[in-house]
Amino acid sequence: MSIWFETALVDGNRIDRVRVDGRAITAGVDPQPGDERHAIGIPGLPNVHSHAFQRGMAGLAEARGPGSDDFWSWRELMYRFVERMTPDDLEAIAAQAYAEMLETGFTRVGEFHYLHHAPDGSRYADIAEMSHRIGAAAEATGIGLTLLPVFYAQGGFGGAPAGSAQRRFLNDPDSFGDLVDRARAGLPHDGIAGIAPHSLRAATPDQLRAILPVADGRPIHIHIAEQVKEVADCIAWSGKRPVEWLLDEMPVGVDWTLVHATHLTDAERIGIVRSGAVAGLCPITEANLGDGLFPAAAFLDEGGAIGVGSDSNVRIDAAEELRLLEYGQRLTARARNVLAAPGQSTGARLFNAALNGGRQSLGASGTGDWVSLNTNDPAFANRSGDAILDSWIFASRAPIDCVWRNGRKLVQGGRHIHAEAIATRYRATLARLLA
Ligand code: NGQ
Ligand code: ZN
Repeated sequence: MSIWFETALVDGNRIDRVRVDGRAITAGVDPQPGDERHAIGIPGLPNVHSHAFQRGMAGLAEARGPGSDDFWSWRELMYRFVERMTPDDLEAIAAQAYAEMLETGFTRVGEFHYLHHAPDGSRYADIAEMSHRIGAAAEATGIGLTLLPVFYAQGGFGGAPAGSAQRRFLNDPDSFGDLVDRARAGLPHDGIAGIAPHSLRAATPDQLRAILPVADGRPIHIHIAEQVKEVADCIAWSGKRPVEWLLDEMPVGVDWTLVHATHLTDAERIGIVRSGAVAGLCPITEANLGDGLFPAAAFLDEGGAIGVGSDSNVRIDAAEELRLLEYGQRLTARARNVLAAPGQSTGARLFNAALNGGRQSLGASGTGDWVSLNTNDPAFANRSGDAILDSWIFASRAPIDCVWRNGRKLVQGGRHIHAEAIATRYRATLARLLA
C-alpha cells in the first residue's frame, strides 16, 4: 500500500506532496487512486536501548525500602522480578513493550538482551531460546529488531565473580559465540544481531578482546559510566575512569554505542565525539534511576552523535525521551532552548539528532519506517514548519495516528493493530509471574 503525505520530513528537510511506496520516496507528486492520504509524515525513530522484560515491573519499584533507595537497590528488585521468568513470559512482555513503542513512533528497537538461560543458570536446549523469543515478539508486532545479545561473565571490576542472581546472564566467550550464531540464524525479516558487552563490570579486558570479532562489522553496545559508584570502582581497579579506560583500550568507533555515558570529564566527552561513537541516552530511565545528567549541550555543539532509548521501559514514549532530554538541561542551566542551535527549533534539533544517531547506532537506515501525526490533536492547531515537531515533543498528548514499516501498517488511530490480543496475553503473564 502506498502512502501520500501533504508534507513529510525527509532527511531533515520538509518536502511537500510526498508519495511513499515501500522504501521508495517521490517528492512533489499527486496522490494516485488508492493511496492512503495523510497530512504530515515523519520518519520512525530508532529506540537504541531497551530491556524489554523490565516493562513488566514498571511502577513496582516506586515504593521506598527500609533505607534510602538508589540504582543498586532497584537492581535487587529487578533481579528478583526476573528470577522465574519463562521463555513464554519474556515473549509476552516483549510484545507488549514493542507494541507500545510502535504506538509512540519508535519503529526499530535495540534490544540489549541478557536474560539468556534457565532460572537455575542451565542452558535451554537451544542456547539462543530467549533471543528467538525476542525475535518472535518483534515479528508479531512488526517492529524492526537490532538484537544485542549481551556478554556477561563477572560481577564487578577486576574479574569479581558473578552473584547467583546473575546466573541466567552468564557466558564464556565460546558459548557467547555459539549463542550469537544461533540468534543470527533465527532473526526476523530485516533483523540484525550485533553484540553487547554488558559493562566494564561484567567483562574482563581479555574477555572483551575475545568477543569483539563476533560483532563482525555490526553494532557494539555497552553500558558505561552510568553511576558515580561505577566510576569510583573503575578508578580503584584501573586508575582510569570508565570512558577514559574504554577509549584507551578498545577500538571505539562509529559502530559503537556508549549507553548512558553520564559521568564524563571534558576530555572524555571530546574523546567520544572524536571516536564517532553514539551516546545512547535514556532520559526517562536515567531520571527514574537517579543516574545524573549527560552533558548534552556541549556534546551536541561539538558534533557528537546521540540516540535515545527507553531502557527500563518504566514508561514508553519517544517524544517524552526528547522532551526530558531538553528539560534536564533547562533545569540545570536555568535557561530555555538549550539543545537548539542559535535561531533554530529545539524539537527539530533533537529529532534529527536522535534519528541520525539512532540509525547509526542500530545499523539500519529505516527508510521504510513512517509515522503520520494526528492532526486532530488540538496541540497541532494551525502549526506549520518546525512548530510541528516542537508541538509534538512539548505540547501534544495524542500525537500519533498511523505507523508503517516497509508499506505495512502497524498502528492505526494511535493503536497497534494487535494491541488487544497482545495486552490480553500480557495481563495473563503478569498474573502468573506476580502471583
Ligand atoms: C541492566 N540497567 O542491565 O538492566 C541495567 C542495570 C546493571 C540500567 N543500567 C543492571 N539502566 O547495570 O548492572
Ligand atoms: Zn540498560
